[in-house]
Amino acid sequence: MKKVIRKAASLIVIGCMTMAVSGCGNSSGRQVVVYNWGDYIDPEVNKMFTQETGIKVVYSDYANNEEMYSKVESGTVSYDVLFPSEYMIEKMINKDMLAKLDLSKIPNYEKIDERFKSLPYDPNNEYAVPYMWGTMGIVYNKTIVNEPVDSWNVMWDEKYAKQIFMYDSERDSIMVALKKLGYSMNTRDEKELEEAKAELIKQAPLVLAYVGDEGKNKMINGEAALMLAWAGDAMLMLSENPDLEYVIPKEGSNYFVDSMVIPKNAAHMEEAYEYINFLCRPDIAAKNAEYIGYSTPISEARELLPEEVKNSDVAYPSENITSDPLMEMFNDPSDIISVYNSIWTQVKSSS
Ligand code: N2P
Repeated sequence: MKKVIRKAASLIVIGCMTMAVSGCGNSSGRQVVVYNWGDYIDPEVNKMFTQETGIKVVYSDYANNEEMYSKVESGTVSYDVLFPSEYMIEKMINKDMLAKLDLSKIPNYEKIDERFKSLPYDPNNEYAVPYMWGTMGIVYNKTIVNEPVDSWNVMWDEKYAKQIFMYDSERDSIMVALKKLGYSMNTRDEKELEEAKAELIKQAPLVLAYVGDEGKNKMINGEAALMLAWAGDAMLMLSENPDLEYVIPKEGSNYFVDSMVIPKNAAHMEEAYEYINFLCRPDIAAKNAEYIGYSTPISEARELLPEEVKNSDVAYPSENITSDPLMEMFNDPSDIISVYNSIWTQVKSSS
């Protein structure tokens, strides 16, 4: 989990992709077209997959679920493997966009811990293979914030004006405001959503920037006091800067599981199965989890991680956390998406 190593590695990926496009490095002519979140794979893993199988990986990334969905829906590229979060899987199932999986083609599926199976978005384990999981919380710099941090309220504290990074994501930002108010992140109550909007508009002048993956380096460099962050990104940041801490606010937060799925119209189904199976192999899942900082749902892989990672409360909080009623998974907000979109447009235009 080293920033410098990561940068060098991403250049290698670009090199491999150029090779892949020109057909170098694989004699089989087989390929798999993968679309994943940014900073969400060890580039070595893709190289190893090609070396072992002869299947070239055509890889690109996205910043959030919504960006992925629009790209897939537009149909400009036909993808074979995607990595949506739970609420987006639910939406894509409802829109009939996902292939029903033949789990006999993913023998390593049995390695995945039972607690990550049969979740509400895919109760019969028909569509999604869990990839990484985690929580969302606050990363803060102890040299600037020298008071205990245990509530979302700190992200609204004027003392930290222009020292706060929010995440450039509609769903996650509205979640924070709803939880701060003590509401469910899945509320359909328009009055509660209005209140959340007012909170985010109130917060906007205090926000230094609504960031994406680039926020991590900025926090590492001490450029802000507080940042809304996923635990996996927190792992990376904390390992680079000992002044940083991660906390899940007492009002509760999001617990997510990102999974691998195959779109119904995938052109390379067999290759997609091989790729997913490879990522579920415990040694590969461990290598990947160590590099990206996120939490593997495969205990056998967790066992292979360095002590400080596998025993970390940030990456592997107590199992109770996933049954804590204040920790929620997102469900599909399609029925109120226009309310969500309008809140977010108003928040962003007030910042
Ligand atoms: C990594 C994205 C992680 C996604 N940049 C969390 N759901």
